[in-house]
Amino acid sequence: MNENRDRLRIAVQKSGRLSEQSLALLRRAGLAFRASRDRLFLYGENMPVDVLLVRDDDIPGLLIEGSCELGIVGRNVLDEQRLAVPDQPAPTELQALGFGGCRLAIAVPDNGPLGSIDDLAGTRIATSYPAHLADWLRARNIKAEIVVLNGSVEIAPRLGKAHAICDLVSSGATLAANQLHELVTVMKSEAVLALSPRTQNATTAAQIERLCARIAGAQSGDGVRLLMLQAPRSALPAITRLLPACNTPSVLSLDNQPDAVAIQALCSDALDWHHLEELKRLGASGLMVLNVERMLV
Ligand code: PRT
Ligand code: ZN
Repeated sequence: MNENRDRLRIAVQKSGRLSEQSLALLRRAGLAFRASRDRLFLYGENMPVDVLLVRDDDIPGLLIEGSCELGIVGRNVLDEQRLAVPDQPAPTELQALGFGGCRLAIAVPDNGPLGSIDDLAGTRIATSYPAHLADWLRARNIKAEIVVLNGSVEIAPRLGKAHAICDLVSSGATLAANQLHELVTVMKSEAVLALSPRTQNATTAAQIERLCARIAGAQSGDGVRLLMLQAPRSALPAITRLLPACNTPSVLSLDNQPDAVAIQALCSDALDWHHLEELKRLGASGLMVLNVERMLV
């Protein structure tokens, strides 16, 4: 951590696609904030952690220079910086966060002559991700010209600036609206938790570890359910086989009921009525499905 600071800083996108969910995740991790007057900081009220609100493009740089220890940013932005300056110590991706999902893809005009990857040789491709695209082309030994644009990449083919584009896609609606379609995915992206490459002292490292464990716990609780039930001991193998995508369930003995057990199982898949009815048919009773708010593993 910076010599003059005794609080962690985490960089988050100020306003954009990742802002709301990034802050919601930090709140679920137990942080409470108060906004600074200039809206650049959110001061942590219950932990020595402050949030710096910035443009997403600035997050890798803030991590590299050590102005922030952690950041929440799209993998596409993080890796573009790493690929653009390969000799520099780069931030590490600690954890994928499960939101902001998209892919960086090469797209070509509908009904045009470009039908396969090989057809890209000798073309001009417009992108805001030149390092990713150069890396992808180099790995396949395809020689194409990269045209760097910082916005509205999707209209480049219509303007005659490029034959193809390499841009982020989520629903595909923007491509369709511009009479383009995907040829190939260059990389898959989502929001990630990233760590500064600067060496941290022991106290800071411990604080970072604690916050990361909390964030992981808040995130891993998403979509996880706790299933609780009681059943005859003899039904245990059949019931265990039926549990959807569960880790090993806990099996507890019940007082004065040697032939019965209580089962608790974390399940990542949806547990619908059909599952519960099947479990009941196998002898389960007292079935309960609870949302999991937080996990510390
Ligand atoms: O102001 P600031 O620089 O902070 O924000 P920004 O405008 O650069 O970024 P922003 O808020 O648009 O996106 C932030 C991050 O969200 C990106 O870096 C990605 O990690 C992630 N993300 C997820 C996306 C998309 N989905 C996405 N669909 N970022 C951009 N798009 C754009 C894409 O560029 C294209 O123009 O949406 C359009 C395509 O969307 P579909 O749904 O039509 O396919
Ligand atoms: Zn940006």
